[in-house]
Amino acid sequence: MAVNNNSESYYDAQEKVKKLYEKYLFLNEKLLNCGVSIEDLQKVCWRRKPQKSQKHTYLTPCCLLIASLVAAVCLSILIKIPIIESIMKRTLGSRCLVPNNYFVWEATRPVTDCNTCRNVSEVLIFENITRNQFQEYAYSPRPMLMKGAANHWPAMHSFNYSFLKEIYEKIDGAYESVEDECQILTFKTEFKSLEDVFSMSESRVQMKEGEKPWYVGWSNCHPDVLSEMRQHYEMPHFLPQDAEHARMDYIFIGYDQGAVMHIDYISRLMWQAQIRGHKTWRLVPPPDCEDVCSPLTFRVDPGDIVLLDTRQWYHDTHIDAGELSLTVSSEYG
Ligand SMILES: O=C(O)CCC(=O)C(=O)O
Ligand SMILES: [Fe+2]
Repeated sequence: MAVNNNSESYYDAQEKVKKLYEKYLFLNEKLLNCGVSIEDLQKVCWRRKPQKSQKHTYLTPCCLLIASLVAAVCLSILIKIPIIESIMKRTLGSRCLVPNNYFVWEATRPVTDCNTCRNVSEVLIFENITRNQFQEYAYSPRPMLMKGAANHWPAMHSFNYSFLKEIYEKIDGAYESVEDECQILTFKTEFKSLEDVFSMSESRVQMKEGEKPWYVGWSNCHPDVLSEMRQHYEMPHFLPQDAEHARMDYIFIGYDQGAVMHIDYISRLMWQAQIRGHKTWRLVPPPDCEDVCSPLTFRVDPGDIVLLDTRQWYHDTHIDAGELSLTVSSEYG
């Protein structure tokens, strides 16, 4: 009997954690989606010491509450409660821990070494860079832009919405792999799966007048999908010879506001090749570095490759009006 009571209250508690967590995610997402900025969210959660010389920030009770909630959720993952597992699977992934969720990022992200962004006011731009020239910058957290470095890739001609769709339709288990082992980020869209993305009307694919903008990203980890795609691009030629090719690559595709402001929970640096469209990246240093580091923006042309430490810089992206953006990216290290 006692055991029953305990397990009942245990499951009750889990149910409450689930509900609270859902409400909290919903609220956070709603705020971001209706235009509340990361800066506004910071004001709710963080406050500065009054003295000018102090650089640290404090957690307010609000953040402590959220941190406890996060701890409860993390604990739930550890003990593998199926219901929590399934919520986490919908919201978490190997790349962005909780998409669209500023509070959780701030409560869980590792402390930044502000020297990595100190005095960085712009992206470093290189033209025709060779592997030798890149050596001194390899593995640097400094944001870099390699102009035209992907211009010779076949993907520059072959990659588009229908090409990607065909791959996923013809390979057995390709859609399931995104659900089961890879990850999809649907940002502000209503899509629930990659199959939804590839079931859009032709008019929305082309963003004809009156259609709702869409922007999504997903990882390709199915070996056949990956090997078919990799016939159209390669590891950026300037990366060190011994740099590992990650076991999955990412596609980001769509219009308008691209990715919402976030950081990534990945283990390595990121490269991203802009295959189609022009995209503007906005980088914001984490709050603990805001006294010594500044936000920066840069615009990428088709054929350019961006190198970025997406674990350190909060980042969002915006696509030039009316253009479709398509990128391939991966980690290196
Ligand atoms: O390409 C984008 O819009 C965002 C990409 C991104 O967030 C990333 O590669 O970490
Ligand atoms: Fe990211």
